[in-house]
Order: sequence, then C-alpha cells, then structure tokens
Amino acid sequence: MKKPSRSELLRQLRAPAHWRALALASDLHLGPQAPRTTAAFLRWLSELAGRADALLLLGDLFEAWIGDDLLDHAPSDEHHEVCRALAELAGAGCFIGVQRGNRDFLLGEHFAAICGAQLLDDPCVLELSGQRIVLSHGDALCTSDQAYLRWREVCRDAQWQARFLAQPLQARSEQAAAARAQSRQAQASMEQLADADAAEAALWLQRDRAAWLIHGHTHRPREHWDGARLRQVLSDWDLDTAGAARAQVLWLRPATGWIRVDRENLGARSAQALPARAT
Ligand SMILES: [Mn+2]
Repeated sequence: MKKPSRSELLRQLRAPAHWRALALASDLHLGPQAPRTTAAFLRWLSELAGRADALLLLGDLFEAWIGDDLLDHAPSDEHHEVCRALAELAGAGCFIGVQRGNRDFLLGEHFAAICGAQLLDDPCVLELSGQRIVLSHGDALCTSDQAYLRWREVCRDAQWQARFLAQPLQARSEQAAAARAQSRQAQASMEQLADADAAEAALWLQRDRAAWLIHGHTHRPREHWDGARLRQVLSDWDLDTAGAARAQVLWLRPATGWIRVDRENLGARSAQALPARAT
C-alpha cells in the first residue's frame, strides 16, 4: 500500500472549460450505521453519469475510516460498495474530488486509486468560470473549539497516523468505535456544536484572494453574505434518523460570466422511495 503524502493533495483545481455541472456534497457520514443514507447515495451516484462533470465531496463522506487497507479485506460492506460506485462514475468520465473530514481524515492514495478519485487539500481553491472558490470541510474554521483543534493537529501528524495504521484492522476498528462513542457523549453534553468563525473564514478568503467559500461540517446549511463575500454551508446527509430527510447537493453550473447555484435536497425524494424503517 502506498503511503499518502501531502504532495499528492490537490491545492488548486482548475475546472476545464467543458465542465457544465459540478455537484458538491459533504458530511454524508456513510457506513454500516447509516444503511438508508448510504443506499440513497448509491442510487444517486448511479444516476449521475452524464449529469455531472465533477463530483466534489467536501469531507466526512464516511462516518469513520480506519485505513485504506480496509478495502483489501473481506467482508465487503458499505465502504466497499461506495468505492465501487465512485469508481464506476469516474469510469464514466466524471471527475471525483475528495476532501478529508474530521471523521475520515485517514482517507489516502490507495482509496483514491481504487475509486478513480483525486484527493483535495483542505482548503482547495476551485477556479471556475473566472471565479476563485475556496473549498473546505470546515472543521478548521471552528476556532472556538480549541480542544478539537489540538486533537486535529495530533491525528493529522504523519507519525501518529503511521503508528495507528500499523495496528491490526480489528484493533483500529475498536479504537474508532470508542472514539466515536466518546465524541457523541461530549457533543450531547455541549449545548451547541462549535460553529465556523466568520473572522477566520474572512482570513482564509483573503489569503487565497477569493470571495466565495463553500464548506460543510457544522451541519448548519445556509448562505452567509458579508459585504461582497459569500460563505455557503452545506448540509449533512441523514435519512436514517427518524424524522430526518436531509441529503443536500449544491450544484454549480458555470455559464459565460456567471455561475448558477442550486441546492437540491434528495432527502424528500429518498424518504418516499424507501420503505419505512422497522423500529
Ligand atoms: Mn465533519
């Protein structure tokens, strides 16, 4: 297995002139714990060939990722299915860009090779129709959560990752499950999850000479206008929790001199198409 290295992350994505439709989504949290959400994503992917020139996934595609070597081992599960579907879409000519989130930060080059995807740096600047659009998962924008930012630094360290990945899959799986349980407990005890910091976002835009930022992570979908600057927050996907029907896609359609932006919620459609979950 090839080790991921920073240099393989794309920092700048220049959209070819022929791209007419780009689909962006984040925080899908796919995996065995979310069978309906995963099924809806797979069905959506199967319809995407020819409709989207690029699919940009801005982090937390998976609820957890314990290492790319998972894909080399049986039993085949939702992780394998998602990768197979991405590979099929890539094979049909769709560019697939994947940014890593706070849950699937271990996604690496082996995963990318199997899916026919390109790993994107965070942030990554998308150049589209004369616009510079900063793409990020968004966790690093939540500067009020210092404890998380410290952990983020630890788990993104190459040596920490090498040590973690050197353990057997089963041990990694158990550690990840324990970490998720702990994080759920911490979140439940907090009144509100940390939000992205507007001043930090403005700094990022200044640094990348851009006026448009798209990110996820906070699960607070909306548009924030600040003067001439736009920050768009993507929604998370959840079709498994009772009463939830969120599966939002942001479409960018470049035309001459401007970009058309649409939000599409697949949640409503998918909730109807799938049988009610047995409780
Ligand atoms: Mn996240």
